[in-house]
Amino acid sequence: MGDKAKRDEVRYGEEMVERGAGGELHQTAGDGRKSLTTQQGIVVSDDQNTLRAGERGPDLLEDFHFREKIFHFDHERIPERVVHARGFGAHGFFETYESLSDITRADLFQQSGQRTEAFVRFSTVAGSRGSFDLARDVRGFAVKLYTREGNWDLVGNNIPVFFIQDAIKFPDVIHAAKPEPDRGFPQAQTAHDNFWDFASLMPESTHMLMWIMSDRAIPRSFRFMEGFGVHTFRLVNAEGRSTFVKFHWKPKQGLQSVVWNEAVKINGADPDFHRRDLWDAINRGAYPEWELGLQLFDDDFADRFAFDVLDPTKIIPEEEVPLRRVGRLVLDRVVDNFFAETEQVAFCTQNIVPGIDFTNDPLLQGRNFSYLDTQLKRLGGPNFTQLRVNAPRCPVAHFQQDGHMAMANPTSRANYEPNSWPPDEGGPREDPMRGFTTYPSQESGPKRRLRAESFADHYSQARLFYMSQAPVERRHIADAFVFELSKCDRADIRTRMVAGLRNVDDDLARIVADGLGLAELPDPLPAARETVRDLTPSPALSIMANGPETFAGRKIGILVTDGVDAELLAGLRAAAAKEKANVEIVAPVVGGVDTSDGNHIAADQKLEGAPSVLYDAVALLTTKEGAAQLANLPAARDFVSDAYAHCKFIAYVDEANALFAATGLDTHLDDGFVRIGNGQRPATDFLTRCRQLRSWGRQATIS
Ligand code: HDD
Repeated sequence: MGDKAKRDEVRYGEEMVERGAGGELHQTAGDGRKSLTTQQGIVVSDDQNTLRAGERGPDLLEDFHFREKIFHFDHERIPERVVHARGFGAHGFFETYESLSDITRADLFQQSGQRTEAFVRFSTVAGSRGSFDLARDVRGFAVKLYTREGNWDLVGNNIPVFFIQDAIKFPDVIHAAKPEPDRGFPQAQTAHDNFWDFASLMPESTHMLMWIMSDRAIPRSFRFMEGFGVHTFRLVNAEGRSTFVKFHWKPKQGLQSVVWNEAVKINGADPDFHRRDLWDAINRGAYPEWELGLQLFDDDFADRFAFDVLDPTKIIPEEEVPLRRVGRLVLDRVVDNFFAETEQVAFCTQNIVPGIDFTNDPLLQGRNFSYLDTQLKRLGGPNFTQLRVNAPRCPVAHFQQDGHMAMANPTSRANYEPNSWPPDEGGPREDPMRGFTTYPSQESGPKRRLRAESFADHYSQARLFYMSQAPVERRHIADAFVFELSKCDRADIRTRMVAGLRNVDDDLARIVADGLGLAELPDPLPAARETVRDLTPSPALSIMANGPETFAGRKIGILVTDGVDAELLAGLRAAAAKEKANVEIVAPVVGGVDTSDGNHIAADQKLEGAPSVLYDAVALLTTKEGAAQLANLPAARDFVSDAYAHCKFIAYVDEANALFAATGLDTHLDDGFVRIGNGQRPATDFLTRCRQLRSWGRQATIS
């Protein structure tokens, strides 16, 4: 035993020290509770009072405990991400279905069943760290895969295209979307002049505008949205053969979004709606899963495809290049500490592994500079790669050293290369056989600032997206344009945007113009290329055409009052459990209600704190007296009328009629209302109806 160990033994006398569950030592008074210490390990005797001279005298500078505590508190905040500031992360793994060794040498794709640790951070883009979850916005979908050959970051979004074609415009699009600089608002929304001024002057953003005005931008949950790598990448096999690839994440839970009026209300009722949903699902053991789909294609396809595969404002329809599903991503662990993991995780598009490579997509090339650079500012130094959430799980060996907070400096004698020290002191050497090699694509041409001709068609795929939507989805897109443009003070900006939409679809432009009260339809904006109007629609682009046909993972809010039919309630709970759906009991008081069988049940939520926007479907289980009581409560009337307006399925008992009458709904009981109890339909029927998620047939009646 060396001297150091002996000193430890002396210092940690048995009476002062215990070993915690994780094997760590902590100081204790012997009562099983850790003693509070300073960062230097000094046990603190009094954490209530600063050190002062005399009973009512001044504080003393020598109070090292006070000074350390306040000093550290003063430095708790780090700069938030310049975009994607609000996010939520979770741990999990990726599992490969079958070997892809014929197309890539990437280690994680070599064997079926192979598992790779993963960390995923979902985010909104425009809002600051404290903004609300259900902004109309793109969602970030950033995946870090800790492969055995280093970290691969697939830093994607829930939308497969982007606003701009060249990274040099990124600061402009973000400045335009963020709060206006003179007034510092609006927060977390694009519904203002600066954004639409920029967007209407940038025809290349039109395709992306269609996506963000669609329901894709207001997802019901992170669990119910797709993810996309956006750019075309390369996969490279052991022989050096390259295949182009686009990456897709397909949620096994199915796709689902909310409606805009609902989103606005959710933001008030629960600004943490998305992060709470993911936290709850994982803690419940309902681990969300996505399948990784690859669109694989070669140079021939790239040459004959109607658009440039390097243009990040274009998709390749799945019907043209079908997805090959090659593995699954499972999120099965929430973070231990939000700051340490979700805030300090640092993604970088440049983090790729042998077997994966970049293409010349100009947006990707620009991103490759930005991410490393931004982490220096945000995390304060070059050693953020040593933080647990960022550190590769494979061994790391290099000669990079020092800098702020260095924790893993090289331990050998040599810190340079070449050197002539023997292997144990000389440190690592490059490895041409296993190391990363760049795909040797041929590049040449004059240096110029220009946009390729092949990027010039800005409208055809915007139209393709619109034409691929279900009628209800088209209506939502038009309504979103009207809502957002109505928030612009300048009429010329509204008109210019409508002029741009004429290049997408005249009907859409007309509906938006009417919604804005434009006297006449403006001429179409001049277009660099005429819109191709007859592209074959792609059903894969519609959320509604790809319904999950299950209500699993969704939530029912059951509004109850005293005297609720205990048997019916038990039946509804059982039916929900069978469907793997969740229920929450909502009552006028959180203490709960007395049930018909003389028992008492606690409520999960007090009615005022649990509006129906927090649920996917609702049930009204009440009595005549209860319904009369509810009819007098504004929150109860909103509960029902919002559920109706948001096209939700509503289970009810006959006795609820007084509440319907108070909201004027008694004459509107369409087939989205399911009568249960009293010899009516069983609760299981209600759950079966809920599999359609929303009663969209109602939409035409309410808009
Ligand atoms: Fe970006 C963060 C996704 C274009 C510069 N980006 C960031 C995050 C995601 C994306 C998901 C959050 C990562 C996290 O959770 O920590 N960004 C995209 C996608 C793009 C894109 C899918 C287009 C296809 N981004 C883009 C461009 C640039 C940046 C063109 C700059 C030239 N992005 C950044 C950044 C951020 C970032 C400034 C802010 C925080 C961070 O990197 O770590 O570097």
